[in-house]
Amino acid sequence: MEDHSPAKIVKDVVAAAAAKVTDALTPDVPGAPGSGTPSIEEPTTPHDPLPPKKEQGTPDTRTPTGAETGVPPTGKAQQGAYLTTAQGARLRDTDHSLKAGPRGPILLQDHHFREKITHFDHERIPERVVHARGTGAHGVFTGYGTADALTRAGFLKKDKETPVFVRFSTVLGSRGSADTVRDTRGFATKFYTDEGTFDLVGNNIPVFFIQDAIKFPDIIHAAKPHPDREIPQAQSAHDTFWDFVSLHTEAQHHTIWNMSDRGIPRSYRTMEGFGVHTFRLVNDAGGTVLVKFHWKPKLGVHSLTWEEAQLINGVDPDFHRRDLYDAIEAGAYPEWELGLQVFPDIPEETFAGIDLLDPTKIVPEELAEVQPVGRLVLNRTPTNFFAETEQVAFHLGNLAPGIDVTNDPLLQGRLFSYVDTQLTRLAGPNFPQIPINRPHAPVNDMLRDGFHQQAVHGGVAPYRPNSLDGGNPFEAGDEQNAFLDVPVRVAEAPKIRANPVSFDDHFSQVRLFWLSMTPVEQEHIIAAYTFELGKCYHQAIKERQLQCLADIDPVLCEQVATGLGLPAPQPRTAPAEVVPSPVLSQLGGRWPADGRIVGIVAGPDADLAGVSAVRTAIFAAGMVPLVIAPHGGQLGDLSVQRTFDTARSVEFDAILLAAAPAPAPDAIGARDAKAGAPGGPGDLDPRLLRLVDEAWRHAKAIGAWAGGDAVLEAAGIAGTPGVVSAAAGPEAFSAVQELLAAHRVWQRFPVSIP
Ligand code: HDE
Repeated sequence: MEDHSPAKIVKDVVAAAAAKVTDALTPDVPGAPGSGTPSIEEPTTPHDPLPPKKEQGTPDTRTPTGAETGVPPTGKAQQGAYLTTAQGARLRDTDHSLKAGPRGPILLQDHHFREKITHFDHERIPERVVHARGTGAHGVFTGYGTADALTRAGFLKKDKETPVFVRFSTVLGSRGSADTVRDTRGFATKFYTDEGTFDLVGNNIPVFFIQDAIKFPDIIHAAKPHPDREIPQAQSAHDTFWDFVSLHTEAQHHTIWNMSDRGIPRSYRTMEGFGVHTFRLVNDAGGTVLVKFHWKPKLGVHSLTWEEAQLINGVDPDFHRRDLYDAIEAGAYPEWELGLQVFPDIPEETFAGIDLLDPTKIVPEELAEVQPVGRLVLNRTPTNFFAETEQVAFHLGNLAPGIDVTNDPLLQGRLFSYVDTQLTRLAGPNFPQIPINRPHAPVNDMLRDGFHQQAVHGGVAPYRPNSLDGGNPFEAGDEQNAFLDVPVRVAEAPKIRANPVSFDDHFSQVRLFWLSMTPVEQEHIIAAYTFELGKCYHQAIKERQLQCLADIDPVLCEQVATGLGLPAPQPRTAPAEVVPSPVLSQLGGRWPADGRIVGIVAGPDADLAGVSAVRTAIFAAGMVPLVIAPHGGQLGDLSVQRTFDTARSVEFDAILLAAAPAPAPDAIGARDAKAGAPGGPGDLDPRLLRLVDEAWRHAKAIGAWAGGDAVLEAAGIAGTPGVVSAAAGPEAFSAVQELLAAHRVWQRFPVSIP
């Protein structure tokens, strides 16, 4: 009997489509794995390993002591055509263990089996205790020379190029957790300077939860999953987090940044970075200034909406990682300017009344502008994630001559923590010799031996003073550009466990942040607090945080209290008089849309020539087009990248509709209760309607031409703000491109804050 089951119908349609597929299916968008095109049959002619993909980079080939080796990067990867043991002996068979006969037990003699399994058993290393989930890329930093008067640091000199490796991360989640959770993001940069490695280990939020490093285990224990059930993963919407921050109120400033859109970035490429602490720069003449480091993204600061972030966590948990790597592969190189806020180095270590040693405070840019000193471009993805992104070890104490630390008590504690943590994570003291951590400056350090020592040190006298090695190594002075610990005067004082009095103000800058937001951003903050506190079980914790909100701003407090169904408390003290800092808002500007993703909905009857022209225009604009169709395979000469089944609105920054295709072959009631519902709007595929509906809800630009207009009508969004109906594809794209410059169609969020 003929099979008419839904599964069979779908299979037939897909098989028919696949039969038409030619070589044109070779992916023409970023993200395809491997540098070759795989054959259908397993290849059997021996040949050397394939080269890396064109956008992949590796750590420079330096010796463990920093010398250039001249070995090409591929020289470090696997060699030769044949499978070998770790010792290089060629192997005949890796599919069968050596047994006493086909039905017998495995022999202890099987050295290949034991080597393979033993190594596998030890493939995992401890994940980072914080910032476990991360994504790294290689790039280059170019100095502008504008900081010459402030610092002797050579990498900031005009046109000086320095290789860098950057690792972005979330803080709370485990290594396999989702990217778009509400959290702070790490932004750690390793500059391989000629004068020693400089690490700028910053975040995308300019303040921190705590003022003293001794509180770090407390905030992290509170924010990590509960110790009994180990839930929730990678988020702050739970009782222990709010318990801590509502009691330890110095955390309130960082917390409001997390509740703002900064906590859910659209992309690593659209994040600012901050050194957080104040640093001290020293110039050739020994003069000093205090500075704060800022990274300013070329694409502007943009975020997801909360609903998008939640959907992405399920649909594409690697969203930020994929975005970074796809952008680099597509040639839309992520770019930031490094800037400095510069303050006179006065004994009080304050600026405009703000204590520069307090890491819970910013200095508004309106009071001290950010002066650009160089440019960072990320242009290579890692070749091997573990070797590079996992093994990279940052350390605040990796300072180049010309940059020194201050007495910020948070910074001081970090100087201890970063080396300490690597001793366990990277199994011993020789982690600076791992390829990604090798300096590009000559190393002569008298540190010897230890697990995994990779240098072959010469000489007999790793001590000073010595005469047996001719006195080598010698101490350097100013002439040789030795690192200078700036001889800052320390005031005579008793030894105590206490903070400066100025650290006691926990609320004025939280209010400053709140008042600096536009109404749309304020709505998002209200929604975030309401959601997070709504997830707490204990009334006392909600009430305590509401009290903190009352101390920040009565409107904020009332709105959240309403959502929680609780009374709004009165402030403990009158809210501070503060001057807002409009620079903190993300809205109102226009930015390049490089590397944005545009989905184009098409079908067999679409204007395929128009779709083709639009694809070319999107590529030419530095963006990535993805064709969405009822089924995979080909539409004429066009290859399809997403189907109604695999596409979800959150992948795209904008949607173009070239047609109103008939429902896909798998739009059947057995798979989607809404499929084929009689009288459904326009008789469209329910997933197509959901795609358009979500894109609209998330305030994304939508354009249509030809048959696409029917989808706008069916979705009930024709003629609404940011929805364009054009005569032809390229016009629809230009209109959408124009809208993308503002990131979202903000008019779709009418504001109701009283
Ligand atoms: Fe970290 N932090 N941190 N941190 N931090 C680590 O180091 C620590 C702090 C930051 O991509 C750990 O190698 C203490 C502020 C980033 O590999 C650990 C304190 C800022 C990364 C550690 C802080 C940061 C880390 C975990 C309180 C922004 C990821 C694994 C004084 C300015 C780096 C590791 C990467 C990682 C300790 C506070 C940024 C345990 C004790 C403030 C971006 O050493």
